[in-house]
Amino acid sequence: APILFFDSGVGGLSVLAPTRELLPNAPIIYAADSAGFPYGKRSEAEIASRVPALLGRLVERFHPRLAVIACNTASTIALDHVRSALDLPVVGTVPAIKPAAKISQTRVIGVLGTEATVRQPYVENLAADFAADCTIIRHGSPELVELAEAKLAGEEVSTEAVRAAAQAMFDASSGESIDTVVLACTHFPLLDAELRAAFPDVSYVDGGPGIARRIAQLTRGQVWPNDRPSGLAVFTGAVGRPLESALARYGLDEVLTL
Ligand code: DGN
Repeated sequence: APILFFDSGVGGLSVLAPTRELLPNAPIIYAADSAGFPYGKRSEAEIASRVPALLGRLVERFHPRLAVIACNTASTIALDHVRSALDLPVVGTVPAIKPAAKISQTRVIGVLGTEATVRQPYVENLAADFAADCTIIRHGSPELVELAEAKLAGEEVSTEAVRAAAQAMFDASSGESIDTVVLACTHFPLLDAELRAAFPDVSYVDGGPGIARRIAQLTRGQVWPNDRPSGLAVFTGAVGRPLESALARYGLDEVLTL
């Protein structure tokens, strides 16, 4: 049985990549709700009903062993709904505020996500539980999500565009400055090089590798039937050709529209 990854778009590839490194032979279904994209602009109610319904269809069709909601927006809003609707283990993706609090020296942490994610009480609770002595500056950036999608579709993304999309977060801290940035949207690690070029003096925290370890732990003992990687991408909307070739680089060599 495959591992099912789910995101609104290509962001979940940043969780898939480290998982592939740990479990190279695991069959993968990568599902993108491209018809519903972008989630950052949708209401909580829409996400809370759309995500479990779609995952339900995917589970019925592909019978995965495990589902990974590789999207912070969907996880911070709909994880409980998904867990109660589905009868299989579900791994969510939530902002890595805890590891960020472990390394921040200035005690000022930036949380960079979608507009929907940064306003969630879930994020507030993580901050209160794990970073109570830190100042947390939240910034929702739909522009960065679009830039990550554009990059995967083969377009040139400039450092200036990335800087313009996140500069306001750095400007918002008065006094001590942000030294640690949580990549609280799975699209953003796809812009790792551009973010480092735009803002070189901070540390970035990506939850992807930790999620990959969790997936490996939950599937320990599983003997994968394949002796070579296999991957299928499932989109709810159209997929452009340049994107198809990017998907192939992630081992998703077959693409279908749901
Ligand atoms: N990649 C998603 C996340 O981690 O929040 C959301 C992207 C989007 O749909 N705007």
